[in-house]
Amino acid sequence: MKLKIAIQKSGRLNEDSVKLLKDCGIDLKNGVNKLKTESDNFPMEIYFLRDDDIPQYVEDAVADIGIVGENVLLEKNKKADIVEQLGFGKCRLSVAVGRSEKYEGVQFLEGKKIATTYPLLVQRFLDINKINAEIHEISGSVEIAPGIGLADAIVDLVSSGSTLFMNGLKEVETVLQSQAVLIRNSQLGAGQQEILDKLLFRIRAVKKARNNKYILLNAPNDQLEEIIRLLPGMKSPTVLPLADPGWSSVHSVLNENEFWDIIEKLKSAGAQGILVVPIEKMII
Ligand code: PRT
Ligand code: ZN
Repeated sequence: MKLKIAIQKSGRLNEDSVKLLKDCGIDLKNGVNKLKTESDNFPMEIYFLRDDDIPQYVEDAVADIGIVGENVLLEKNKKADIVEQLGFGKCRLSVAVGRSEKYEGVQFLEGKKIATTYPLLVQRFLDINKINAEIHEISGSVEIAPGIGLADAIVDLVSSGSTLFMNGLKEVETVLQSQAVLIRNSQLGAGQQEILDKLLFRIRAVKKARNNKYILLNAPNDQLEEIIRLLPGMKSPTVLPLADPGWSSVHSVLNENEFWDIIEKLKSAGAQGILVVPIEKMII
């Protein structure tokens, strides 16, 4: 028995999706330039598809699971369960208008034309805000629509904001925050679910490792207590005596978010020779 996974063939999510599988120790046969491949060392078949088709394939159980942007899953409105947020492909679906427009709230959109490739999500946003507006569905280059007089506003994906900036637009509302998610057919068989559980265990270990760093430092013994207090660690930090009397080596794990803050405090507390090392897997 094999678990069938659909991932993007080429585009923004392809590389990170393949890397996630690799980091989970899943080797793909024959590279990735095919429609379909399998793994030598994990019961998995991999389908490479357009991202827009992935929700349908998972709903129809042609693929058991898939990796797709939450924005695509919600727009396609297909039946599939989100099992895990994957932390890459982060972006937001936003409303943007011309930079010189006086925008004071969603009321601005009343009676206006909005160009987008996300008609369903835009209509839902308008309904929630009780706005009547005309949606123009277009298939790409949405950001040029206001400039050529096709629309008064657009709704499109934004990450750095530079596309909007270069087209003389400003972001005024967020419709949706999105990232890549792992989705599952809602009636997965027991055998497939068992393989998925194994995969999920690995994905969670990889995600935790990506968010954490291993830290080693030297501490004068009279400052040890203070330094240990600063380190959260998984349990308590490891403390080993150094050959130099009066000094100890301290090992611990730090979360990415609090990293710089804690490093500064450690230095002020007298820590020296601080080494920070990436973690490959983290199982707790
Ligand atoms: O060929 P296929 O249909 O599979 O791919 P695609 O061309 O439809 O999608 P692709 O590869 O562009 O994007 C796949 C997914 O990546 C999207 O569905 C999102 O979930 C996610 N993602 C993350 C993004 C962005 N960031 C993003 N910035 N998708 C698109 N963009 C585009 C956006 O549409 C705009 O044109 O990038 C531009 C804005 O970027 P900034 O950095 O200038 O703001
Ligand atoms: Zn697409």
